[in-house]
Amino acid sequence: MRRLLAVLPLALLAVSAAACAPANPATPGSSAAPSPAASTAATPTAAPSTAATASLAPAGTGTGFYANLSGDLEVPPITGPAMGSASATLSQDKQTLTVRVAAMNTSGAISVGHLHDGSSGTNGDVVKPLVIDGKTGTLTWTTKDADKPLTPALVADLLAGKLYVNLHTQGNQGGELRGQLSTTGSAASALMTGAQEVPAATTSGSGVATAWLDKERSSLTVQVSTAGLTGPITMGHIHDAAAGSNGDIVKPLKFNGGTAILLWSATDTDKPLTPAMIQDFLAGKLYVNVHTDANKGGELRGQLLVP
Ligand SMILES: [Cu+2]
Repeated sequence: MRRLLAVLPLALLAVSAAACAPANPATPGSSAAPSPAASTAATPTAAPSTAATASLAPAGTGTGFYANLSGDLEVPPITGPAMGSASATLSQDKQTLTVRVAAMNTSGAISVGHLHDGSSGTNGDVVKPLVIDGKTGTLTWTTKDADKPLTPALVADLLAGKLYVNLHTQGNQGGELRGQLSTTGSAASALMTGAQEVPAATTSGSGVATAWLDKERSSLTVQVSTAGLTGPITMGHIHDAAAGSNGDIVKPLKFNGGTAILLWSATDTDKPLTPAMIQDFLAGKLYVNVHTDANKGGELRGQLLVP
């Protein structure tokens, strides 16, 4: 919060309106710094104004979902280096589902992305397309949707783990990355880019991060995958600051090659997960970054945004 005030000149980030509200999904383009997607500029968790219960709910209220996307989960499986992350929030009144997706190392551009209705290991019908922008996707899906409304039956399938994210490419038209949405407390996903570093880093590397907070809000699991960096990862961290500014390290990440998995708990003896950190996570103020010798200040950064 205090740091946010220091970056007000970076108006292009347009985070001011979201300072204490649900984070706008950042959709970093292939070259641009993160900017809110125009199509999702409306506060994601705000229910349709026609809903009697519509209100600006605090970030993270509702039910969270996450998925790590992989070719292995396609039916039949796809072999390749692509990885992805998905996170979603179902509003408390079950009127709105907001989704964020990020992908790396795909064989080509993401042609289309969908939510499908099918259990793990089976293929199911498309129930809703995602809005794809480069390597990211977003969706704000409501019960009032004129085309394909979010129905109670679909909400029931979502809660039962029967909806999955599928990203398609020209090379894998049946889908290159898939992940089954699993229920959790709150979840965030991030595309990691050099452009999000402050100042921006020049790199052809990329990464994705998924983070999910359990329903009891006692632990945050963070999974990070990176590739194509200028050299080995020397350090990786979770930092505390909004997009556009640098913040303190709040937890180190231990990398094994390009990947890291962290289980961050309230009972950690070193840097425990505190209520303040949870609030910052829900407000989109935690980010993951990795450092290399060539980019000591950080080569890739990804803002963890709860949709
Ligand atoms: Cu760092």
